[in-house]
Amino acid sequence: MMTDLIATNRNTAIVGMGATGLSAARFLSSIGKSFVFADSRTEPPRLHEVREQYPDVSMVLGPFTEDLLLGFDRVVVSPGVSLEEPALVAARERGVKLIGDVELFLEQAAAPVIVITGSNGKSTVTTLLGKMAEACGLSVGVGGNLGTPMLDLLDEGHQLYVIELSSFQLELVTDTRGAIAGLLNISPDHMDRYAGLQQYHAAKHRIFLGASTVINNRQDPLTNPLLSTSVKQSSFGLNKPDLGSFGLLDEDGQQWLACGLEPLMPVADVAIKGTHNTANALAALALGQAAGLDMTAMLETLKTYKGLVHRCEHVATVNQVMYIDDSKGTNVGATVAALNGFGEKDRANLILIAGGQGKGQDFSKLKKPVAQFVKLVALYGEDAAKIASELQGSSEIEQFDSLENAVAKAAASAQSGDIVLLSPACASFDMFSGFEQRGQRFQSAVKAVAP
Ligand code: UMA
Ligand code: ADP
Repeated sequence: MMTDLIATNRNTAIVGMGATGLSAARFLSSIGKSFVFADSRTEPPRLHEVREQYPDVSMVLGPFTEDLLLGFDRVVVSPGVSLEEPALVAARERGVKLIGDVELFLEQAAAPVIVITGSNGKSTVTTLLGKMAEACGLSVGVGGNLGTPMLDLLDEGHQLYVIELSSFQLELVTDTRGAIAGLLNISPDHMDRYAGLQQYHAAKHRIFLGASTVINNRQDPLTNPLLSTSVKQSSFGLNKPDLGSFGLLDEDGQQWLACGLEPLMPVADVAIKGTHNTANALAALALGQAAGLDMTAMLETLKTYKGLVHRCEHVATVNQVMYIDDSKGTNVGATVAALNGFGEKDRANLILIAGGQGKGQDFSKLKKPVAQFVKLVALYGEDAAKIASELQGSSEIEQFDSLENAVAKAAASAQSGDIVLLSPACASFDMFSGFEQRGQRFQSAVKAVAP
């Protein structure tokens, strides 16, 4: 099956045989274009499926050689493949066009597109906006980094697309072709892929290139767009909004979601809880308004949308101890938000379970909320010792050889009124297939120790 791609006359290569690569293959096949596959693993997980579906398509498996892609006109690059990969660097230098699924998708999408990025909250806001659009009676395609590859969403019947974009996907974006673009927040993530926060920031900001309307978080200066004044701009934030933007107002002794001076709905009526989710609700309203969605339908959706699993999900309350699964808390920013959301002002009421692959992050930002709200930090996984040393002195810290043992200790230590919070601040791949499996294992462990 090893084929010398340089010797072929096919002009498109797809690099990466995962969800994105396969969606690109389906798309190219549907428009009658030929392609070849390359994957740096000798046995990529979906190899069997690819061989079955594309028996006649050539593929190169195993570590890339530097000249691998030089004979192609263009290469569709999967987001998990770094652009620093020598084979991609060499191809680019030779004038080979590197593109991502975003470019292919935007070229084809016939309906308006909303694109959303940020370090945290992307999936929540994307899904919420999708529900809002449905409540307005629209046929909407919702996906992207969230799960369903965007090329698989293309449908002539759709009236709107709501697409979550990761920094990886944005690296190759040069023009969002008039999309409505939202940047929710920026805190360090994926520092194993980027040279520093500046490079990560630059990737995220590519979402604004060619956008028709841009929406940012006015309380997070890193999201400020650097754009000409001709582009329509709006913002959201947890403070008082300016005219036309979204924020919070105090009215009748309670907080209201508001647009400009107009109160829209009490925060208490929003089904997704926590200040970070209030920010997500405001972001969705700002993006939805820019797309012309009906305000009443959007507000109704906020009353019913309960959020996604594994994002601060309530698992059980046993002996007045609450168990929360925030397995999607895969970076320090998300865990800080969860600690601030569940911590009580006047006592350390939390037991935090964290750990896994730290992705080169600096864990020192956890120190303050841990010292304030956490009575015990139960660590497990590859970077447990690193996190323990960075959190030293902020709380009681123990390390465990498994998530289950960490849960058992947490359950044994918790007292009435406490909250046991899984919010790992890390990727899960050292011990699990992904955040979903980690969350499921946590939920099973909770049921075992606190039936
Ligand atoms: N591969 C190589 N060489 C490499 C790296 C990967 O050949 O150097 C191959 C792997 O062997 C594998 C394939 O590429 O066969 C996997 O491709 P991929 O890592 O780009 O992942 P996909 O399966 O295409 O899934 C991607 C997103 N994954 C990543 O960005 C890592 C999915 O987001 C997304 O849902 C999907 O496209 C559809 O758009 C996941 C994710 O973890 C959920 N995203 C990160 C995050 O949210 O933090 C960015
Ligand atoms: P993403 O798709 O960006 O990873 P999710 O909506 O899946 O975002 O949430 C990921 C994690 O971030 C969860 O732990 C969630 O509780 C937390 N989170 C959600 N929204 C925000 C926000 N606006 N600020 C900080 N953390 C958030």
